[in-house]
Amino acid sequence: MFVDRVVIRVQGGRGGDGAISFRREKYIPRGGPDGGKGGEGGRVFLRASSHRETLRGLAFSPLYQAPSGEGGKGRRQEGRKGEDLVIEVPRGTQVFDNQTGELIADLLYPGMEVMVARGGRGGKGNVSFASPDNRTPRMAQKGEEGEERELRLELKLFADVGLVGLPNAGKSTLLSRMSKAKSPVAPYPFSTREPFLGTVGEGEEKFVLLDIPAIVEGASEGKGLGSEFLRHLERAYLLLYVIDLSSSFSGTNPREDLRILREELRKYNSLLEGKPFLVVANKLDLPGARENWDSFKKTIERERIEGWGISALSGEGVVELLERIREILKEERGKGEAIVAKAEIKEKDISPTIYRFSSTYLEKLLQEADLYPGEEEEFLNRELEKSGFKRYLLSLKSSSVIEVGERKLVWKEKRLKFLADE
Ligand SMILES: Nc1nc2c(ncn2[C@@H]2O[C@H](COP(=O)(O)OP(=O)(O)OP(=O)(O)O)[C@@H](O)[C@H]2O)c(=O)[nH]1
Ligand SMILES: [Mg+2]
Repeated sequence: MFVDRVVIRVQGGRGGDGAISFRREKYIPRGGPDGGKGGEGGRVFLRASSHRETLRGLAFSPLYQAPSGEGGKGRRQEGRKGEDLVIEVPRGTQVFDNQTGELIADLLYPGMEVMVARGGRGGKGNVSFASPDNRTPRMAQKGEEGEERELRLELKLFADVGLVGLPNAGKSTLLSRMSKAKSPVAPYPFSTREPFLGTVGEGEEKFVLLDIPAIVEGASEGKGLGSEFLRHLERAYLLLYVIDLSSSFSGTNPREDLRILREELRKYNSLLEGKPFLVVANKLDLPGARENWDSFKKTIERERIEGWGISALSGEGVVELLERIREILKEERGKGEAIVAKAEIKEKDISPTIYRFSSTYLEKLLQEADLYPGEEEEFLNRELEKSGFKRYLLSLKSSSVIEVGERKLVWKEKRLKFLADE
C-alpha cells in the first residue's frame, strides 16, 4: 500500500542528571565536590533514503525518542551524550510542524538529513554548586527533557513528467507504451488507485513519468478519488493532459474535458496551473476520433495551447510526442530552478535549521576545494552550479547550517560558505 502522509511524534533524548560526588583520596579525608555534568540527550534527525519508497511503516510507530544522555560521574566526568536517532524517510518527503503548519524541511536529496528535535541538556553536577558558603554542596541538577514535536510528513514524488486526465483517458496505457513499467490498465474508470512511476528511455535522455489516479469535475471538493494525488505533480517539469478523443467517459467533448482538468488543477494550487503542459489527444484509432481531433486541435491552437494527437494503443504519434517531451525537458532542466513546490515554500516559513548531508559527491567536492586556497568558495559554488546540485540547496532558508562529515557550511545569499570551526 502506498502511504504518502503520516503524523508522528519525535522527542530528543533526556539529558543525563548531574552527579553528586566528593573527592576521595588517600590522606584527604574530606575532598571537595567533583560531580560532573550529565551528557546531552540524543537528537532526532530525519533522513532522505533511497531505500524507502513510501511513508508506510512509519505510521505505526507514533513516538520516536532518541536515547538519553548518561549521568555525570565523579572526578568531574561528564556523562556520555545520547546517540542521535535517525529516521529514514523517502526522498521527496516534506516535513511540517503539525501544530503550526510550518514547513521545516524538504528532503530532496538522498542522504540529506534535517534535525527535528533537540536533545535535553545535561544537568550540572555538584561541582558547579560549590561556593565559599557551601563547600560541600549535596545538590545537582536533573537533566532536561528532550524537545518534543509532532510532525506531519508528506511525500511528494519525484517525476519529470506527470500525466493528468479524466478516468479512462488512457494515462496508464500511455505510460506502459512509453516505459517498460506496467501501470494497471483497465476498461473501466479509476483503475489506477495510487501513483505509479515509470522510467522512459536510457542514459542522458532518461526521464521519469508519473501516472496518478484520475481527476473528475469536483475533485477538489473530494469527488472521485479527490485531488489528494495532485501534490505528486508539484515537482514535475511538464504535465501532459491526456484527453480521450472519443470522450467515452465524460460523454461530452474533448474541449470540455480539458476545461475540467485545468479548472481542477487551478483550484488545487496556482503552481500546477502555471507549469508547462501539453495536450495529448488520445485514442486516435477509434471511429470518429480523427474528425474530433481536427476540430479540437483548431480550438486549442487558437488559445496557443500545444497539442499532440496519438493512439496509446497502436503507438501512432507516440515517437513524435516523446521527442517533443525530451526537448521541453532539456529546456526546463537547464533553467536550474529549485526542485521544490515554489508556491508553498516561503522564506519566512522555514526556521533556521541544521542539515546534514552524507553525500560522497559533496565530500569529494569539499576536499577538492581545499586545493584552491583563497578560492575555495568560488570553486565550490561554481561546481555546485555546474553539476546541478545547487537546485537541491535552493529550497533551504538563508543561514541554514549544513554539515558534511566534519565540515560545517552555511547557506547564505544562494551560496555555500565555509563556517569557521567552533
Ligand atoms: N482504442 C483505444 N483504446 C485505448 C487507447 N488508450 C487506452 N485505451 C483503452 O482505454 C481504457 C482505459 O485505459 P487506461 O490506460 O486504463 O486509462 P486511464 O486514464 O489510466 O484510466 P484510470 O486509471 O481509470 O484513470 C482501456 O480499456 C484501454 O485499453 C487508445 O489509444 N485507443
Ligand atoms: Mg490508469
